[in-house]
Amino acid sequence: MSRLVIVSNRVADPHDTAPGGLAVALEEALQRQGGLWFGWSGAVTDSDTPQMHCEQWHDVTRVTTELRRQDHDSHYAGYCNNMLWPVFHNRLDLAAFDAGYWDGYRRVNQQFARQLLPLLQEDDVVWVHDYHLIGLAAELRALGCRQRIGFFLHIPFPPPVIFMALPQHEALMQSLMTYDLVGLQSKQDLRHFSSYVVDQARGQARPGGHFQAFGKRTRCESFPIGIDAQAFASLTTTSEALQVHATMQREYSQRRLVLGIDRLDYSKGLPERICAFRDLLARHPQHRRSATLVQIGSPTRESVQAYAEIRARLETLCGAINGDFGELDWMPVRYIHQVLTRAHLAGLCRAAAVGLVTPLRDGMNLVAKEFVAAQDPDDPGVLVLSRFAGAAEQLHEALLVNPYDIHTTANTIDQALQMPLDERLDRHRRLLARIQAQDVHWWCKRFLAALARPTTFGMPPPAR
Ligand code: GDG
Repeated sequence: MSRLVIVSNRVADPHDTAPGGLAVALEEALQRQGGLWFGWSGAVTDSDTPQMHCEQWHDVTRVTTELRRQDHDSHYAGYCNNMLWPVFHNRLDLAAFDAGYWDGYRRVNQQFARQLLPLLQEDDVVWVHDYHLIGLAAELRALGCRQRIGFFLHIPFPPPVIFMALPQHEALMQSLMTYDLVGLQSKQDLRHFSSYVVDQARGQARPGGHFQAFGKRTRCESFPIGIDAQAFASLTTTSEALQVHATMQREYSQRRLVLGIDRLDYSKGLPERICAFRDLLARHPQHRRSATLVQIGSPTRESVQAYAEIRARLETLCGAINGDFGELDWMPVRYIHQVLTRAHLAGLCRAAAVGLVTPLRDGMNLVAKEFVAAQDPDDPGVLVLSRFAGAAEQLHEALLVNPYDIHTTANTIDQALQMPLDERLDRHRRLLARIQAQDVHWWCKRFLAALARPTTFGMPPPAR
C-alpha cells in the first residue's frame, strides 16, 4: 500500500483529546498506510526563509512550516478568506477584489510545493485539502513531481457565472485540472464544475467523471463528507455530556430547547435564523416561555471585517428579541460566543427538541449530521435543515427550508416543535442509518480508492 501524504492549510494536533471527525478519519488513514501530514504551523515570520518543524507521532510524521508575514496577509487573510471564501459561498458583495492577493496566494502554493517535494517518496499518494491550496498540484508538477495527487474541496463549488467573478477563474480551473482526481461535496457542485468546463472552457465531460479542458484532463466526482457517527454518539454518554443534558432538562422540563451550533460565519445564516425565531414567537405565541433558542456562535476569523460585522449584527438581534419578548424568568435566546468542548456540544444536541442548521450556503455542514447522531433513538429531536447545505442532498428526511424565507422557516420550526413521536422516530431512523453508513471513514476510503484507480479516460489524450 502506498504511503499517504496529506496536505492541508492546518495540521490537526495529535495531542487533541477530542478531535473532530475529519481529523480522526485522516489520522486513521495515515496510521493505516503510514504517512506524512504537511501544513502551516500557524506562525508567521519576518524572515525570508520560513522554518519547518517536524514531529513524529506513532507512524505519522507531521511537518509544519511558517509563512512570511506578507504572504500570510495576502494568501490566508486576503485571497483565501476575502475572495475565495465569499465568492465560493455566493457572496460577491463581501468579496474584496484586491489585485495584490493573487501573488501571495501563488507564493504560498509555491512555497508549499518547494518544501514538500523533497519529502516525497516515489510511490506516495498525495491528498490535498481545500481552497487554500488549489494551486499546489500545478506547482508540484512544475517542479517535476510525478506522484498521484488528489484534491478535495470542502466548500461549495459555485455556479460558473459566480466563479467567473474571480479574475483568476481560468488559472484556478487549470490548476484544478492538474490534479488526478478532484473531489467535491455534492452533485450540485459537480454540475457547476461540469458546466464551467463544458460551457465556459469549451472542454469535454465524459461519463465516469472524466473532464478535459485547457489541454489537460482530470476526473471529478462528488464525495459527500460524513462524521464519525459512532464516536459522536458515544460522546453523549460521557460525564460532561450527561451533566449538560441533566442541566438542560432541569431548566427546560418541557424539552423545548431549540439549538444552533455554528462557527460565527456569515455563510451560516445566523441573523436570518434569529429573525425566524422571532417570527415564530410573534405569530405562534404558544411557544413563548416554552421554546428557547440556544445559539453557540464560536469565534472565527475575527480579524476579517465581515466577521466583526456579523458578530455585531447578531448581538443586536439577540438583544432586541430578549428585550421585546423576554420575561424576568425566561429569555428567548441564549447566545454563547465561545468555543465549547465536543462533549458539551454532544450533550446539548441530545437535550434539544429541534436542531436548526440553516446556512445560506454550505459545502456540507457537519453539525446537521452530529445533531442526528446525538439524538435519543427512542425520543429524537427534529432537524431543520437549509436546502443550501450540501447535507440536504443526503438528509431528505430533515425538514428542509429556504433560510432566506423567514416566515416559512418560522412555520417549519413550529412544525418541528409539534411533530408527533411516531413521525420523529421514522424520520430519525432513516437519517441515522444514512449518517452511519456514509460516515467519515466511508468518505475517506471512497476518495482514496478513487484516487488509486488507474485513469482510463475513454477519450483521446489532449493535443499538447
Ligand atoms: C467546512 C465547510 C464542511 C462548532 N462550534 C464548535 C465546534 N464546532 C464544530 C462542529 C463541526 C465543525 O466545528 C463545523 O463543521 P461544519 O461542517 O459545520 O462547518 P465548517 O467549519 O464551515 O467546515 C463545511 C466541512 O468543512 C467539512 O468538509 O461540512 O461545509 O464549510 O464539527 O461541531 N467544535 C467545538 N467547539 C465549538 O464551539 N469543539
